[in-house]
Amino acid sequence: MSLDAAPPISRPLTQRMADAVRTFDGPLTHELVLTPGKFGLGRLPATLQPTSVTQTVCGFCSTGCGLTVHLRDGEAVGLSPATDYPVNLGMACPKGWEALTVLQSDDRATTPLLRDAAGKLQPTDWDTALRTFCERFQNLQAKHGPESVAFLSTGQIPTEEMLFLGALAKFGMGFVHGDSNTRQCMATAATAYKQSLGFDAPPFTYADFEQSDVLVFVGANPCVAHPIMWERVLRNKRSPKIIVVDPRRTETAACATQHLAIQPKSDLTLLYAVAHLLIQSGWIDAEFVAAHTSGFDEFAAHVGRPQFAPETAAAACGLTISELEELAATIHQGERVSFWWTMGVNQSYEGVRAAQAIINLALITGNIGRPGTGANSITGQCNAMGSRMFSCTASLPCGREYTKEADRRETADLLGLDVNRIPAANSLCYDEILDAVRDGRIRGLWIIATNTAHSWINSAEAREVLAKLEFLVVQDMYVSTETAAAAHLILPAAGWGEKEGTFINSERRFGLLKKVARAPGQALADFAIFRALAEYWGCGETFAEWTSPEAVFQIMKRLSAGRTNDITGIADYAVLDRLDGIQWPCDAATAAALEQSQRADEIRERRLFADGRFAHADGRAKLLFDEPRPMPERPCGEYPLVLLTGRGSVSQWHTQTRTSKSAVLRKLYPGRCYVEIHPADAVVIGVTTGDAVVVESRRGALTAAAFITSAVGRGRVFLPMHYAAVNRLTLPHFDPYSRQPSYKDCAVRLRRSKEQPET
Ligand SMILES: Nc1nc2c(c(=O)[nH]1)N[C@H]1C(S)=C(S)[C@@H](COP(=O)(O)OP(=O)(O)OC[C@H]3O[C@@H](n4cnc5c(=O)[nH]c(N)nc54)[C@H](O)[C@@H]3O)O[C@H]1N2
Ligand SMILES: Nc1nc2c(c(=O)[nH]1)N[C@H]1C(S)=C(S)[C@@H](COP(=O)(O)OP(=O)(O)OC[C@H]3O[C@@H](n4cnc5c(=O)[nH]c(N)nc54)[C@H](O)[C@@H]3O)O[C@H]1N2
Ligand code: SF4
Ligand SMILES: [Mo]
Repeated sequence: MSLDAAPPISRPLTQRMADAVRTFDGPLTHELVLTPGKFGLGRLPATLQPTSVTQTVCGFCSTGCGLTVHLRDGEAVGLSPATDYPVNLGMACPKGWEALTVLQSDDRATTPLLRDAAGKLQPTDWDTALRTFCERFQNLQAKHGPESVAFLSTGQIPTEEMLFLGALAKFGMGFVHGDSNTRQCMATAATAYKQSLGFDAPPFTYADFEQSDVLVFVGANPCVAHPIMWERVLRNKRSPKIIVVDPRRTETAACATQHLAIQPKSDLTLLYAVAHLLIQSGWIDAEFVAAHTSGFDEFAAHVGRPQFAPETAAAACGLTISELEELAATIHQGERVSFWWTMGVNQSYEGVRAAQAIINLALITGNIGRPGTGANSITGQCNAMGSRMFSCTASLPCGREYTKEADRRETADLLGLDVNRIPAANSLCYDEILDAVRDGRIRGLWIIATNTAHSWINSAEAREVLAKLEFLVVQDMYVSTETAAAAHLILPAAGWGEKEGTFINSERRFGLLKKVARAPGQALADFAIFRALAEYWGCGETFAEWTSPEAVFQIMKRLSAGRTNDITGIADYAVLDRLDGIQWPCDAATAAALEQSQRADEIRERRLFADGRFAHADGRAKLLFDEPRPMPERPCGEYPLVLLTGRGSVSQWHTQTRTSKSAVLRKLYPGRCYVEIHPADAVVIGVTTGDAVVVESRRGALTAAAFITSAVGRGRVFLPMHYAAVNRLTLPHFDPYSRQPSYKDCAVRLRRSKEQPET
C-alpha cells in the first residue's frame, strides 16, 4: 500500500508552473444582480439579508434545475429554485435546496495528501503533490509502456473540465486508456442511439412531458430519481395515459394508469410482443416507416414469430395477454406517444437491444420529431450528456471515433495538435481497465469524481483490484470516500458552487454554473488542477489556449461545428446566462431566433428530427434487433430470489459522499440499509418489517432491515444502491455492445439475523 520513497524531483519550478499553482482560488465569477428583498426575504434581520442574487444550475441530477443563489457581499448565503428557468419553473427537490449545505463538512479535502512510507496519508503541498503525480505516472509509462496507466472520469464535473481532462490525459500525457462512470449509467443509451439514429442524440425537450397523450416509462422511476421531470408530467393538461413498465410497483407505477409488473429482464420480449401486435393489427405509420427507416421487413419478420405472439410472450413476461393488448392499443390510440427509459433498461446485459426495441416502437408508429413524442433516454448525472459529447473517453469529441483516421485528423486540426498524439485505438472500457489492473497490465490509475469502491459492480472485487495498484490518485471533494481510502495521493477538489463551467442536462440544455462560494483550504477547481498538471507534466504549451473554462467553451464550439450537436451559435457564457441555458444544437440562425424569442416561445424548448432525417448517411433510422437471452444467474433452489437495485429516495445521491452531509437530507432517508421483501417471501423466513435479515449472493452478504411490501413483487427483493455494502452482492456481467454493467439482476437468498443493519 505504501508509496515508495519520494521520487527524485527532476524538473526545476518554472515561472509557469509557479503561476499555475498560485492561481488556486480565482475570484467569485458570478455577475451581481442587485435585487435586495426579492423572493419575500424582506423580513429577515438586516444582518441576514442577502444583498444580491445570481442564477446557476443544480449539480446533482440531470434534470438541470435553475437555482437562484442569494448572496451577501458576493458569497452564497442561501438558495431557492429559479422561478422563470424553463426547466423547473420554480420547483426544486430536497437535494437542490440543500446543495450549499453539503459543501460545509469536516471531511472536505482541504490539502493534498500523500501516503508516507509507513502507509499513512499525510498532508503535503501542491508543488510536491503535482511533482509526485507526474514522476510516478511518467516512471510507470517509461518502465511498462503507455498502456500501463489509465484514468476514470465522471459525469459530474463541468463539460470544460471533462474535455480538459480527456485531452490532457490522452493527447498531453500519452494515456491510452480512460473511461468514466457514465459507462455505469449512459453507455447503453449512447450506443443504442448511435447505432439506430446515427448519432448519440436524445431527441426530446421537457415540454414533451406536458404535450403527450400517452407516456410510456420503461425501467424508470422519475418520482424518486427525477422528481422535477415528474412535476412536468403533472402539468400535462391532456389527461394523458401513463404506462409504467417496472417489476416493482414504484412511486411512479403507483401514479400510472397502467402498471406492467414484468419479470425482471423480460423487457425485450415485451417490447417485441408489442411490436408484433402493432404490426399485425396494421397499427403502424407505414408512410413514416417507408420514408425514414431501414430494416423494417427484417424487423417485422423477427417480431412476427410465434414466440412474440401475445399468448407466448405474456407468460414469459409474467403478464396477462390482455395487459399486452391494452398496452398496444393505448400506443395505437395515442396521437402523441412518448417513450421514456432509464436504468431499468440501460443497466442490463441486453440493454442496447432493449433500448433499441423502444426506439423501434417510436419509429414504426411515427412517434418521433413531433410535440409529445420521442424515444427518450433520460440521463442520470448532472453532466452525463457532457461526458457523452466531450469527455474523450469512449469517443473523440462530438461523436468522432478514435478508430477513424479522418476523425482523428479533424480533431487534431481543431485542437492544433500533431495527429500522432491521438490514440488510434479505443480505450479499454471500465471493466476492462479493472481487469487489466488485476493482471498487472495497468499499474497506475487516476480517479476523478467517482467512487469506484462503492459504486462498481461486485465492489469487493473492485476494492481488491484497487489495492493492487502501484499508484492510485483520487481527486475528490471529500477525503472519506471508500475509494480515497485506497489512494496513494489525494488531490483536493472544489465542488459544485465553488467553480464555473457548463452542464448539459437531459434535454440537451447547456446550463451555466457560477462560482458562488470559496473552496475550503487549498482545494482547487478540477480545471485549475488540470492546468497545473499540464505545466508540471511538461505539456503546458499544448494547452496554452486553455486558460479558463470559458476559453475551453470556445474550443468546444469549434469541435462541434457542422456536427449534429453544433453549438457554434452560442457566443459566450453571458448568452447562456441571459437566455436561461440553450439546448444543442444551436447554430448562428437558431441563436439569432432565440435572441428574438419570448420566454413562452417553442424555440426555447426544441426537439430533434422534426424533418425525419436521421444522422446515418442515408438519412434513415435503423430498426435493430436480436434474440432475447435468459438472465445469466437465474433464481434457483439455493438462491431463490432476484435482487433488484436502484435509487432509494429523493434525498439520497449515489454513494452518499454529498447528501449524507446535510442534516435536513439525513432526516428524509433511512439511516440504515433496508431491503424490500414481498409478504409471501417474508413468511418463508418468518420476518416482519424492522427485523434484521442477511441478504446473500454467491459473492457476498450484507445485513439490512426488512421492509415488507407487496410493491416489490413476489420472488424479488430490492436494495437501494446508496449503502456501500449493496454492490458486494451484484454479479459482474455486461451488455456486449455498451459494456454497461447489469446491476439489476442476480440471485440472492435471505435469512434472519441478529446483526445491526449496515449504514
Ligand atoms: N434521488 C436520486 N436521484 C437520482 C440519482 C440518485 O442517486 N438519487 N441518480 C441519478 C442517476 S446517475 C441516474 S442514472 C438516474 C436513475 O434513475 P432510474 O433509472 O429511474 O432509477 P433506478 O432506481 O436505478 O432504476 C429505475 C427502475 O428500474 C427498475 N428495474 C429493475 N430491473 C428492471 C427490469 O428488468 N426491467 C424494467 N423495466 N425495470 C427494471 C427498478 O425497479 C427501478 O424502479 O437517477 C438520477 N437521479
Ligand atoms: N447496485 C447498483 N450500483 C450502481 C447503480 C445501480 O443502480 N445499482 N447505478 C450506477 C450509476 S447509474 C451511476 S451514475 C453510478 C454513480 O457512482 P459514483 O460516480 O461512484 O457515485 P457518486 O457518489 O456520485 O460519486 C461521485 C464522486 O465525485 C465526488 N465529486 C462530486 N463533485 C465533484 C467535483 O466537482 N470534483 C471532484 N473531483 N469530485 C467531485 C463526490 O464526492 C463522489 O466521491 O453508480 C452506479 N452503481
Ligand atoms: S430534480 Fe435534480 S436538478 Fe432538480 S433540484 Fe433535484 S437534484 Fe437538482
Ligand atoms: Mo447514473
